[in-house]
Amino acid sequence: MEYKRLTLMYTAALKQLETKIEIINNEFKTLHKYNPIEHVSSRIKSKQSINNKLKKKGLEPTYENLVKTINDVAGIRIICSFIPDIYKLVEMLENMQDITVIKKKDYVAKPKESGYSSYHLIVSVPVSLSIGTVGVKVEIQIRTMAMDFWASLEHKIKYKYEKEIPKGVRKELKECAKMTQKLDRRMSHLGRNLMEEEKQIIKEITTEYSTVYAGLMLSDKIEMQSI
Ligand code: 0O2
Repeated sequence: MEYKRLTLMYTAALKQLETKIEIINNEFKTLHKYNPIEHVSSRIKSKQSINNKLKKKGLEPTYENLVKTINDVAGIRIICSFIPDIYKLVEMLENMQDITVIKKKDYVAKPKESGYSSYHLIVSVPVSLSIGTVGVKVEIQIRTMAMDFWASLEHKIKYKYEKEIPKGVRKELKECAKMTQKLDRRMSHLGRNLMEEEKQIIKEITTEYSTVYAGLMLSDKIEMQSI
């Protein structure tokens, strides 16, 4: 399996999705007083990491096994301010016409045994290649800054223990996760006024928008008629 060739379509899918998210982000930055997105990052899984994951699943490192069983070769991480922002973004992504949601995992409502919290979406993004259009899987992880803080440090700590994390460390990490969940809830509670204000602004803008869009659709029709 040639890694370079393999990553070509995953890189293309990432680019497509990143652009879509950038447009949403710019729209919020320009039109709204409040932006739910703090920052966005993306990555392509390393060859070693892909092979390790396949090995863990008891599978041979073949192209077929990879495409069928590994959902996160291409990954995008969106960091939000408050918990409700996560669900707002999930809704926006689900409503996108040309991407298909394959799988949803709400580790925000139900954190993992480790304490890990985040919202995962596996989506299929259409990528046009010379041979035709293919649907490429991308994993989107949406989380708050507090969730990201915990996950990043836990990942670092876990990495130190090659085989298994000692029970005591695991317990402490779980307690820290509970603390970050509590902090997130308190901050989201404090941020609710900000979000209420945003809802009102969105309502006003939607009315303004509908008029603009109606105008655009009308001009499309006129152009089509004149062709
Ligand atoms: P890396 O290095 O981040 O890429 P699936 O086949 O999708 O059903 P999978 O892939 O096990 O099953 O999905 P899962 O459990 O939803 O998690 C996928 C990714 O979420 C992980 O990718 C991590 O990025 C993150 N994650 C899940 N659990 C934890 C956790 O306990 N701690 C931290 N820090 N991150 C977690 P990878 O491939 O494990 O790692």
